Amino acid sequence: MGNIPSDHPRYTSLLLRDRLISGIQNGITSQHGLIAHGRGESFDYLLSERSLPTANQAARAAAAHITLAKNPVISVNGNSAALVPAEIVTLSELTGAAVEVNLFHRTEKRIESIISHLNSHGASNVKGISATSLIPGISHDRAKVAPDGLYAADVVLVPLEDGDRAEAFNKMGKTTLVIDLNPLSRSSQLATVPIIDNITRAIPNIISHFENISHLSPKELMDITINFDREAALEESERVIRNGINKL
Ligand code: PTJ
Repeated sequence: MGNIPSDHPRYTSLLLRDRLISGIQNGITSQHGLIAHGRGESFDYLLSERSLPTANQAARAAAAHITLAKNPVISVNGNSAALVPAEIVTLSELTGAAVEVNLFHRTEKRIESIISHLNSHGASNVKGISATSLIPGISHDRAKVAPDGLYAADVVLVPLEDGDRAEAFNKMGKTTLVIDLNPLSRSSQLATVPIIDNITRAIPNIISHFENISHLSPKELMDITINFDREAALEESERVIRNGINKL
């Protein structure tokens, strides 16, 4: 990364910005992705750039849902592909979840660039090119999904999502695992499991929970999903953002 020393106090943040800029240069990330990232950064700053205990519990519940799922799918957009490509591939390989590129600012060229970026991190069989099914009730391009991917999924992991698709997935009876730093966004508010955390911490967190719980019985996994308190997770993160981490 440029000439920023690794002991710079904002090193991690600057590194992530660099990944997104490279993402734009390589045709992966949309320019709107920078604006979305800036919004995320401001929430993360107020969360002290740390995972709250409830974000950790949410990641555990997400890992349990994925383990129990018959057909879990990880949805990937231009920001998540630029920020955490290797982690997405690891999560998919460990859990057997499929990966599908699904874009708000959809072009075939971007889909292809993202798939080859994920392939260069070890992915194979990434879906998204052949998106011949439509999610009912969505009028923009995110409605276009693979019939054997997001359309058929029972559990969907949807990072940095817009609310109307999360709502549409809910209406289709799917379990929605949303990663979003904004607890007030419609996707967070509507998610079965809102993970209010940076995707760069949330995906590694889901991976390590999966490694710890994947041996549990279906009943024990089910208990983890049932005992997760989504309202408490939303409330805690909003309280910290409004009042500061010391009022946790
Ligand atoms: O690649 P595309 O074409 O599919 O477009 C992707 C973006 C992200 C541009 C598009 O989905 C979009 O405009 O998203 P929104 O509506 O701005 O929502 C993005 C949400 O993600 C916001 O609530 C941000 O706070 C949140 N966010 C941004 N960066 C992160 C994040 N949440 C977790 N981790 C982040 N690093």
